[in-house]
Amino acid sequence: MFTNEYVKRVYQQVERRDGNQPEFLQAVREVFESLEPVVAKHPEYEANGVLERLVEPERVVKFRVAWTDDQGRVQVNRGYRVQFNSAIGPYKGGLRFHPTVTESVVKFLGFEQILKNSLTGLPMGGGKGGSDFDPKGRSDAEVMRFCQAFMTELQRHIGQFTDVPAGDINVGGREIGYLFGQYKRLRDEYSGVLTGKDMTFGGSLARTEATGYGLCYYTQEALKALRQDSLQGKTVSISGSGNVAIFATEKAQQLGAKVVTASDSDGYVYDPDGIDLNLVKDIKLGHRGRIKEYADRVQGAEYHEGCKGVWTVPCDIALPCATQNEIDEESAGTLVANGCTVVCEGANMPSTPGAIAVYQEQGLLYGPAKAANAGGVAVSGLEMSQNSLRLQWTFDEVDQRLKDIMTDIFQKSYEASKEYGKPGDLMLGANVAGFTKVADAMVAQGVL
Ligand code: NDP
Ligand code: 2IT
Repeated sequence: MFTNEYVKRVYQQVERRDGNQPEFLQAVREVFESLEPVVAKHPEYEANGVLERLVEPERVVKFRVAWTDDQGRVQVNRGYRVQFNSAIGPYKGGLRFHPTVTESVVKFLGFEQILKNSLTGLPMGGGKGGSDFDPKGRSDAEVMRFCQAFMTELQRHIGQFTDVPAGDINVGGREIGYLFGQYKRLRDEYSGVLTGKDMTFGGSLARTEATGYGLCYYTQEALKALRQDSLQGKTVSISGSGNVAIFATEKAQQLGAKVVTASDSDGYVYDPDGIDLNLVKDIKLGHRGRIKEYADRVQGAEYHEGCKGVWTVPCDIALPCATQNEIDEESAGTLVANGCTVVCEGANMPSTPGAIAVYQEQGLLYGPAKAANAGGVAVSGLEMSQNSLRLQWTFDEVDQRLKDIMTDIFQKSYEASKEYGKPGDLMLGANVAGFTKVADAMVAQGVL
């Protein structure tokens, strides 16, 4: 699987130590496959133990979160924060609240975040956290008590200059508000310790839209450079119906595409006339409903149980925006058979290794997550800048910076893919370009 001895040795060590963390191993393996020619060209990385250090988080915090539900029963969840790498800035990355959250999931997300944050060009290290808490069906009061209990422990590990969390799956504006309030109360400090804040207490305009918009800006740039094409007139399949999916749909529609799907963990809807986004917003943002409701309210729209079926809908472009490993080899084959030639990832690691192999064999334009979805954390970085300046920029100013950053990420990745002899391999390019900055900073700072 690996031909470079150094890469092989480090990977085998990760397998021995973390063999019980499948998602983490999957993320490391994909990155290491891209890095073989880089470490061969730069012996200083091996001499300085860069890969061994890159795969070992600087710190992993795992803690009990005890809270009381509305019936007065005591509930216990697990909390995590993985502070993975601080070579180029304070740890930065989201918090995920979902029953599937394990140390392996948080570590894969944190590992990806190191290279993603590097690609943005902003000074942010990599981290990630979360809990196996499931907010579905919980009242606002329960979510608040959970967030307060979670922050009561987390606060001792984070800070505006050390570690700045944000949202991810099931952590949006409501949760960030409760988390921020508790941090402020416990530390008696008003600082930009979280991003994704509401505009009334230091948030940035366009942060809510940033990941989905950024995904479309990146896709548009890649289409322009590699195919002299655009999103105009394309049929697009999008999975999920959360923060990333909603604003990817909005921007894709603004750029002239027809988005025909939306999904959640129960099933998907297909609307041949194009998704009515105001209705999705009403269902999901208005009352936290299920996507099934869409088909009940729209004539001609179909609902199907099971979220995987979303990839059977014919499309030109697929934008997975739900969760990891949502496109497997079979789904990738179906997408291609139905005419799809572009996959750009809004979610983190949504494609299995088998799916990626299909994209490569079939010559798809493949925009990997750490590049394509970096717009969210990029605007988080801009939120940190505005907090430090005690200023708020306009929507258009932030949006323009986001566009520039996504264009730059594409260009950097494309340049790196050419430098290493695989022009247009944007996965190789993103891994190499993201890694090089972090590796050089690690070498310069000595053995830590
Ligand atoms: P949300 O919680 O807002 O939405 C998540 C969506 O994905 C929901 O529709 C949810 O359905 C669906 N989903 C979640 N888990 C599963 C699952 N196991 N199987 C099927 N569907 C699932 O989260 P976001 O939109 O913020 O995040 C979506 C993806 O984008 C994640 O991979 C996240 O890591 C990534 N991302 C997010 C960024 C951000 O800024 N928010 C930035 C970069 C990446 P249901 O309601 O049924 O659970
Ligand atoms: O995966 C991601 O990049 C995020 N969930 C956003 C992280 C952030 O700090 O804004």
